[in-house]
Amino acid sequence: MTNKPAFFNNEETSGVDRVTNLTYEYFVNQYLKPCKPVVIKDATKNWIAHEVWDFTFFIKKYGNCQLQIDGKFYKFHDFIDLVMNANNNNPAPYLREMNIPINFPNLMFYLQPELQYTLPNRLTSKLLPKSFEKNWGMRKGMMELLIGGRGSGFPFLHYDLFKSHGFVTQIRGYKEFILYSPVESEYLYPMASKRDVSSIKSIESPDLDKFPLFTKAKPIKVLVREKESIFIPSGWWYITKILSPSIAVLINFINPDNWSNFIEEYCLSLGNFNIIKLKLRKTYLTAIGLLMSCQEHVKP
Ligand SMILES: O=C(O)CCC(=O)C(=O)O
Ligand SMILES: [Fe+2]
Repeated sequence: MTNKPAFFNNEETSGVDRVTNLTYEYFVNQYLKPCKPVVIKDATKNWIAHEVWDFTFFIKKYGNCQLQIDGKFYKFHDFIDLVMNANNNNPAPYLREMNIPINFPNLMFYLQPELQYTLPNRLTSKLLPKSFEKNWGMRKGMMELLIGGRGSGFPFLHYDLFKSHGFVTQIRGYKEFILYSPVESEYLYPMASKRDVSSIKSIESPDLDKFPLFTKAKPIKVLVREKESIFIPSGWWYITKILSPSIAVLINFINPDNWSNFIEEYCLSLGNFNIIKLKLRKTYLTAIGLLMSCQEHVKP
């Protein structure tokens, strides 16, 4: 019998459980395998980041570093000023898709111990050939730093690359997630050239002449607060809205449960690849998946 976590009754979660004391086994059976989102209040309670990361910390440590966001350059210090003073009418740029191990390796110290629910993570496996990395670049072994102010958020309705699962932890600030289940995909108009991104530019004012089926899609709105983590399962569509100055971390992971999704998405992303080479890649990935299963130990 699996220990039940403590559940919080909360109108902000609109049907998404908000829990503490979630065992690994309960997470796997109730959320990971059925691909059901969940908010966990204490998933990263031992991360030092919760104690020491604030905007002053980043200014002190990285104030003079240069950042590039959406093609523009900022000093970290100036960027934080924009974030602190942002509002709905004057949104700041959103620092996102910033690989922590590669760009800010010293920050890893504050993000220990590793989030157990994300293990085993095949994105960090040595069995993945280096040559594949160029196709998913920064997503390899992915931990992403996200810093933004009120009025901005993740701008595109999307699911995470190659249908990886994701965990976003709010270190500072509140954020709203608007999620759509993968079964709604037919109402969300995936782009032909990039099927992990919707063609609908704004879900608040969609062009219904172009996207009439969108009216059928059912959004799930979830508020994620400081210290909380949300699990976004493989293939779930979402955007985010930052409600107060925000520092967050996203961990992407691929494990035995979404390995076949990964193979399919990865191979589709190769486009008009030579058919024999494509078959070889599929066979290769299926085979290393089996090898990885032999190496993986289920974490307590
Ligand atoms: O704004 C967020 O927390 C989500 C970021 C995100 O969706 C992504 O980087 O893929
Ligand atoms: Fe995402």
